[in-house]
Amino acid sequence: MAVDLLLGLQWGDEGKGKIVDVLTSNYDIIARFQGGPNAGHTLEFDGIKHVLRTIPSGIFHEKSVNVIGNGVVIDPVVFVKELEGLDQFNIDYKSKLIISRKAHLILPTHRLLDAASEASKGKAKIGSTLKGIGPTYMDKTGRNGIRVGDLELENWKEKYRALANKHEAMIAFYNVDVQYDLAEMEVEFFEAVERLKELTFIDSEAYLNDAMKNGKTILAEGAQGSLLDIDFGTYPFVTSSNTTAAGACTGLGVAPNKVKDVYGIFKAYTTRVGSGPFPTELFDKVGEKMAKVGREFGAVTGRPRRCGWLDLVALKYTCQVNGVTQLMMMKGDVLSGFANLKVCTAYKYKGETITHLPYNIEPENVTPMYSTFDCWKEDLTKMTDASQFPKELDEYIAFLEKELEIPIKIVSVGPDRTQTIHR
Ligand code: 2SA
Ligand code: MG
Repeated sequence: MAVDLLLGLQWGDEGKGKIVDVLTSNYDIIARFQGGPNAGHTLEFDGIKHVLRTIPSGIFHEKSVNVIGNGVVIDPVVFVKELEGLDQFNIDYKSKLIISRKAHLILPTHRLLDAASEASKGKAKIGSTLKGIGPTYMDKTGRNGIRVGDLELENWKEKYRALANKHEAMIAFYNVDVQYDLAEMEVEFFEAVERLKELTFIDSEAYLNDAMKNGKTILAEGAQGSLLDIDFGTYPFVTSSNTTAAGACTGLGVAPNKVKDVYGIFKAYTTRVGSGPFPTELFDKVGEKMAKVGREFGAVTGRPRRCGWLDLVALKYTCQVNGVTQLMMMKGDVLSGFANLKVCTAYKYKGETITHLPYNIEPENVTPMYSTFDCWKEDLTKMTDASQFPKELDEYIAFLEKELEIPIKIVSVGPDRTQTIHR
């Protein structure tokens, strides 16, 4: 059997959590392959709203096993809080949640380094979620990191101490105002590590490949979005992992020829949190309306998201880089009743019209060129079948399918599990 991937095609917050939740019943295993507690996957069902960070979205389904892969970075402190949040749901996570020994740990000092690095950048800051993501991946690629498997060794605390001491020296080097009490943070950290150790650690690449051999199906759940990819995103305003399809191979240990479907999720418009270029961003009442109606606030930090029109130049690029086979459009319901809709179909770049994403999309380099559409007026949130769609929505979908040359198989018309229309 194969592995299917589910990825965000924009700057994150496309609604991946909801779609994984909808698709989970089709899969035996749900696996996270990159990122960490910087993700916030919001699920809504039975009148309950829940945000997951490191734990895969399959945790709410009875049957599925949830794997945290080697490409993920885990903060034991955040992770334990997440487990405690699950207590109210009576989930037997000890049998349903397994963690790769090769996943790296976010230490308290990684969080401090994230803050110090951001403070040192001033206006040029990345707008990181301050969860320690960048510094942890730096230690991973710098070959200094501490992995989940190290916790099974007697002397891991020595390794920890050496690394934390080095981090403290680095924090001092930044020479910025970051106040902290490391001793206090460490009490919380070591307690959380003990809780983490109650879970099952595995060699997840072996586990997943054996599972496929035995006919099990796997869904790999991406976090953040393709435009935040460390290689293909809007560098340096990106996260520190590969959020694109290739990241699932390196973050889980599954070979490219085992990947079957690639589900690409996008919003009917675009949002971004944090800094960095965003060509179709709106600074007017229309953008404010998207933010308000769409409840566009970060699930982890509560930060307001920047909003703008759909950018087809960027979307074509991410479909290509990921090899998307099926598209899922989210939040079309938010646009109901807008005077009209715009879609960016090309950029004016150095006096020329281009339709590919150039190296630099800073506002001084690109001006988006738009096609304008009539917008649907009807409330979509109660619709249960694509045959009920207003003609303007059908036209919008048909236009996007023609441009992207990929079918839109799911249209979401609201946050709840049930507000999901298959085409
Ligand atoms: P980091 O913390 O080092 O990964 O931040 C680097 C950039 O990546 C962006 N980023 C995100 N963008 C959207 N959603 C994210 N997750 C949370 C959510 C966000 C929140 O799902 O709602 O609650 O604020 C996410 N995580 C990282 C980040 O804004 C930086 O631009
Ligand atoms: Mg999110």
